[in-house]
Amino acid sequence: MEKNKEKIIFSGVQPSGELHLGNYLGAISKWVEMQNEHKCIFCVVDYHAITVKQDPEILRKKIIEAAKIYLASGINPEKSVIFQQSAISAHTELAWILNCIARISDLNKMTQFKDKAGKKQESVSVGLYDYPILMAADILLYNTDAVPVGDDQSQHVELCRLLAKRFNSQFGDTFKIPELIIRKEGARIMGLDDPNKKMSKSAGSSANYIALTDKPEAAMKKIMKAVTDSGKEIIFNKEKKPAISNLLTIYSLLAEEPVKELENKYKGKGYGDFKKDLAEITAEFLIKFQKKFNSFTDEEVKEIMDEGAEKIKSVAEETLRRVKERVGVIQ
Ligand code: ATP
Ligand code: LTN
Repeated sequence: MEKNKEKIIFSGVQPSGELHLGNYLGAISKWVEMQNEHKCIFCVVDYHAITVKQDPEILRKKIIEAAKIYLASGINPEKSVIFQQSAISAHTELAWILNCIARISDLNKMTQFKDKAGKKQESVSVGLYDYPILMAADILLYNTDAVPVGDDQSQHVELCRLLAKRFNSQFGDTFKIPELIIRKEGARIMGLDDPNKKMSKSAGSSANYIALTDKPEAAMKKIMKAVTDSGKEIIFNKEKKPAISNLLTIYSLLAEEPVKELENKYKGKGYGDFKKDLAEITAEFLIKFQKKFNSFTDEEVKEIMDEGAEKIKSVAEETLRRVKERVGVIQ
């Protein structure tokens, strides 16, 4: 991406499950960095969440909670737009049109669907299969230049680029082709109970992740219980020491200390000392984070999201109008 030039940035998180340190370090903290230089739009993607069964009352709460997490992370509604996906119907309308551009073979390549559906491919919802198309619509509606996401979403952003190019070549130049932004460190935070799988809100056990709403003491316990590797040195080596490398990444990002310095700091010390310090750093982070999280009322957050949608609705509608014209459904 060309440096020092204001770009349009779009990203989102699903309001389902418990948002965790992986979401924060891999995606949301990067958004915070970008909002000073770029025009940022951050969406609570509620229509993505309903691709799997949700309890309506819980979903309502999770939508507010996700927006509070954006705010507590440092997203400033004076600088960036925060809004709820379903508030702007152009998302689902454009998704339909893109459905007619996408091929079954495009979607059959999506590894996240294969992972999520597992052996139940025939019984999961059509929405879960189709979700990357809705994600492409989210991005393309706002003339997005770049999409900051965690590593697991890169294939979906690639699909978005492919669909935009295909549409443009079929109907004439319509969409801007967005770039993918993946941070160098932290793009794939691994599970605390299994360093070979990513930290995930849909993991079987809550020992897998540190939720941003976990009680600090509970989070400390999870760190102390986190799986470690054989040997006892604190060194970064993803192949040989996946667990310690993951903990070093988390430590480095939370404390803003380079991994190299941490390796020096813990030379000659054991896993126990290292984990105790990381547990404390994590608890300090959570205390500060949760204080900010709790400072917003539900009403305030709803208002911020409504205002956000009001601000950008016309951009989405204009893109959709252009697309409908190109496709030939309006005169
Ligand atoms: P699930 O695990 O149920 O698939 P999720 O935890 O991946 O959910 P999403 O809402 O799908 O949550 O992801 C939100 C953002 O967080 C995305 O940009 C995603 O790439 C990023 N992200 C998710 N998990 C991690 C992780 N373990 N490390 C780094 N980034 C992550
Ligand atoms: N699929 C993404 C969430 C998402 C998204 C988007 C991210 C939906 N629409 C548009 C970036 C841009 C996920 O993290 N599961």
